[in-house]
Amino acid sequence: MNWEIIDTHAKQWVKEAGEKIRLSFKSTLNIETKSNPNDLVTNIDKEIEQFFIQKIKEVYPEHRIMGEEGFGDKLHNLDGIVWLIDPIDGTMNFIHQQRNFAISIGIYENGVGKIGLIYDVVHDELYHAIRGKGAYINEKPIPKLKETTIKESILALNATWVVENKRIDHNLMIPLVKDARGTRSYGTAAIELVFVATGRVDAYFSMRLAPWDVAAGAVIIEELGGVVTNLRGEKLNFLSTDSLLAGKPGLHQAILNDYLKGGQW
Ligand code: 2AM
Ligand code: CA
Repeated sequence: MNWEIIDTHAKQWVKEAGEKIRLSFKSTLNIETKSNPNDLVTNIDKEIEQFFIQKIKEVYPEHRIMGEEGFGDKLHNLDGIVWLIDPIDGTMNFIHQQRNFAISIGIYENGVGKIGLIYDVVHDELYHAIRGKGAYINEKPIPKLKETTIKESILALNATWVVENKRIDHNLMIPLVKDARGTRSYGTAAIELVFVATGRVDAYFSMRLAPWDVAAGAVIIEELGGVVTNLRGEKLNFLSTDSLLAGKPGLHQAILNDYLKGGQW
């Protein structure tokens, strides 16, 4: 398989899609809700997903596609080559802020991440990695991640996990938040994962993410020596929603061992 050719195609399509999104800022969005009143989707999310599907099917008819908005294939396994696509990660930010969102595409072969692309459309910053060939911001290599301690770390997380919620005992989160140097919340898993990859934050966690939220970021972080698992320390399967802990080597293990052990995730 020539991953570099696939990567070149993917990058070209992501840039084209980004241009479509930038142009959409001038038009009025059609906003709908999905599973709950805060779960939003726009006509642009749908159009961008359909754009990718059309391009991929044209050039790679044998590849399969898992897309957040459901225009791809119905997948029960990750056999062969699968594109995991989130046309806009951070749709709430896209609607409210016109920033802090990204296109996220992971390309997997038999469940193993081969290419990760995250495009911060507003900043025109394309983060990408090919397994074994390094990770880049706009073609500039990103340095490998170094170990750090919780005391010197900035953690990315959503504040909803530190107040009473239906998924976890939030009391387990309090010492972690207290011991860290600081916390940040950006509202988009894809951007939070590239912030881990570039060392702008040291770890990111969430109780519930979908495969397309994480597929690209996991390839980029792992290529730089970072670690990506669920909150039980297990590998992700990229077929179902799961919790997530992504972080620098050492720090990831310390968070699991010293803070999260015994939690019901
Ligand atoms: P989205 O914008 O593509 O839906 C913070 O909200 C992050 O969690 C975003 O990356 C968002 O992706 C994702 N997210 C929001 N609601 C979710 C849900 N119910 N399941 C999985 N991921 C979700
Ligand atoms: Ca999305």
